[in-house]
Amino acid sequence: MFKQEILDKLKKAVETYDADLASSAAKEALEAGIEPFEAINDGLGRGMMTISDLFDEAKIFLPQILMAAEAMQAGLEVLKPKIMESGEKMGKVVVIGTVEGDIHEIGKNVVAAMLQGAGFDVIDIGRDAPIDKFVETAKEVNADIVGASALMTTTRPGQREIVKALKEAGIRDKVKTLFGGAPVNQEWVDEIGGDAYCPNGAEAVRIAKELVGD
Ligand code: B12
Repeated sequence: MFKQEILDKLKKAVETYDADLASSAAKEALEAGIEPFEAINDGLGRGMMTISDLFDEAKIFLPQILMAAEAMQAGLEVLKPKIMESGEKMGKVVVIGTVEGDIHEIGKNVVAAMLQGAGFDVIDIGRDAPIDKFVETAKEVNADIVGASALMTTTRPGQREIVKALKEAGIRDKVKTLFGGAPVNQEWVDEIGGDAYCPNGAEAVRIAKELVGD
């Protein structure tokens, strides 16, 4: 089967809330030698964009988004082992989570898997993670990078709090900060004094490596 057909199938799986199709198409993608990040960005991710647009236009509602998210997760589960496969360990540690008050986790999970696949040690503190937890964990594991996801304008200020709390804990000089999520952009990251903005999982690896000077 042609590559584009498989990518379209992945997209369709999310658009039609079909978790079984997402897993089987993800398997096909791997068998066809498609890179996992391509399957995510150009397949499942495109499906999630359609879902997002339909939600914006009030043509679908939360239950449908949840079903689409489940389909996306099902595809990711199949792709994840392949993403994690390569990884020569770099000896660099990333603490990652979604900020307090925010339960969106798909993007964070994608980024965590990509970084792990690239050889980073990734400590995932989950979604709805308190600011203190980012800082305490960073101290505990001697983190090189703290990465935080925020998907809502209302939770985005959590990223500013993380920068502040790292300063207060006296470790801001040692720890780089990396931020992403739908309402986040370079301007915001500059405003809050963060180190880097990242628009997607593929870029995450390049940017994280740059941050640790690799
Ligand atoms: C799926 C989804 C959900 C699912 C989440 C399921 C899950 N397990 O994660 C469910 C149904 C639970 C959900 C709930 C809600 N949602 Co919602 N949801 C979405 C949706 C459609 C897609 C998000 C997604 O998964 N995208 C796919 C992933 C792969 O992309 P991504 O998250 O952007 O991540 C990529 C990049 O941004 C980047 N990145 C992201 N984070 C990070 C972090 C780092 C460190 C790095 C390096 C990179 C990086 O890399 C990622 C990989 O490529 C978005 C629409 C959108 N435009 O984002 C709305 C959206 C985020 N939700 C929204 C809202 C309002 C809600 C609810 C409040 C709805 C409600 N009324 O209850 C609740 C939130 C409750 C809460 N307290 O958090 C709004 C937010 C609006 C705002 N205020 O800014 C959005 C924008 C929809 C809209 N247009 O209104 N949602």
